[in-house]
Amino acid sequence: MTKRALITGITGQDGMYLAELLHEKGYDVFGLVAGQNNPKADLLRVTHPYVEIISGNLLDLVSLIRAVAHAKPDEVYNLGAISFVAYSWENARLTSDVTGGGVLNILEAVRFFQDSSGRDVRFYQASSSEMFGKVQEVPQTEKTLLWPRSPYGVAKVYGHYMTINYRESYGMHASSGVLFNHESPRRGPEFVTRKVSQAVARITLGLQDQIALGNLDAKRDWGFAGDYVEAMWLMLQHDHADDYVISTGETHSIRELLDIAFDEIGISDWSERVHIDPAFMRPAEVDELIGDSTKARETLGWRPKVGFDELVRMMVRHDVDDQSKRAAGAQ
Ligand code: NAP
Ligand code: G4F
Repeated sequence: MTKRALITGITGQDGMYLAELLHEKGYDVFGLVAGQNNPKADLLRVTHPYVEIISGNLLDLVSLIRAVAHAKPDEVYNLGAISFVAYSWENARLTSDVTGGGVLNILEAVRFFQDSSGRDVRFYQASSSEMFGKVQEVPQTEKTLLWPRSPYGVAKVYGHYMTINYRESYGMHASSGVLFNHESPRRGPEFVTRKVSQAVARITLGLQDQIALGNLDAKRDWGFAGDYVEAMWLMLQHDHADDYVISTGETHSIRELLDIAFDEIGISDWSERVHIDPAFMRPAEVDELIGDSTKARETLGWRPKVGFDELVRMMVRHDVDDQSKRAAGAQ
């Protein structure tokens, strides 16, 4: 029997990689898209023509009930969220509703479908290392105390525990992936890795002189999104639902990110190219994240393939090519 999967957040970075992975594995893939004329839906129709788009919004329980009833999924991946941490301070209510309350809505839609159809559905929740916030342990594991430092982080904690609660209350096969930062050439330009790779590309092409950044001392455990969606799928193939940290086990500062990105275009001293703009500082910072993914490695057989240096260079090379094409197109 062909398996069926419903992905919320399909127009995002992870949604696109996951859709490709599931399609390669022979799944029928359904994607929830919000908005009445979302331009990303048009793009998705071109890049991922095999995805059946379903209109719906994580804020609208009825739309989710209809979406799940239409897709009749064996697996639901809840990737939809307001995911930009900085934005969440300015839009705390909306972030809480979508990133937190949306999890409850999709869990309820899945439960309603299971009860009314008698079919079993496996559920994945996109939890985040941002939940560790002011870290209480180094490295962070599935057992580390959560201490979120942003409205986004608080909303993710709510979704995380709601997922665990549905597993324990209703016996749902509901797993939560506590994923550390993961990036790619598809990463949104608001996130620091892509902001840097795009700026560095424009600098080497003579289209920009400098890049404005915030805290250069923060450290993240950065992996490649293509590797991380495989972990999501592996969680739902396991007999038992559980929570898993997904990380590389290495941490790097924004300064190290800049070292590699500028090195890729032949600049060794980037100090004249970067200026600090207080506008990019956060009300509360997550200073250092580093994950211990031993459980996922031992239980699921998962491991990351792309390292930090390769990831950053891949993104810069992609953006040099992309920005060159844009510049040529503008002439
Ligand atoms: P992303 O690129 O920002 O994608 C977010 C997706 O959510 C988009 O498709 C967006 O749709 C959708 N969305 C937003 N509001 C929605 C709503 N009200 N109803 C339905 N869909 C909505 O994020 P990502 O990097 O792919 O991350 C995927 C998930 O993993 C997110 O939940 C994120 O919080 C979580 N996560 C990410 C990382 C990471 O490092 N990337 C790490 C840990 C956890 P439109 O843009 O079309 O509106
Ligand atoms: O790239 P970022 O915006 O990612 P952040 O805040 O770690 O969040 C990402 O990863 C989380 C997993 O831990 C996800 F849950 C979340 O959805 C998202 O995908 O910022 C990374 C670091 C921060 O410390 C930030 O202060 O980079 C620092 N930074 C310094 N200058 C900057 C900038 N971040 C951004 N976005 N822009 C800057 O100019």
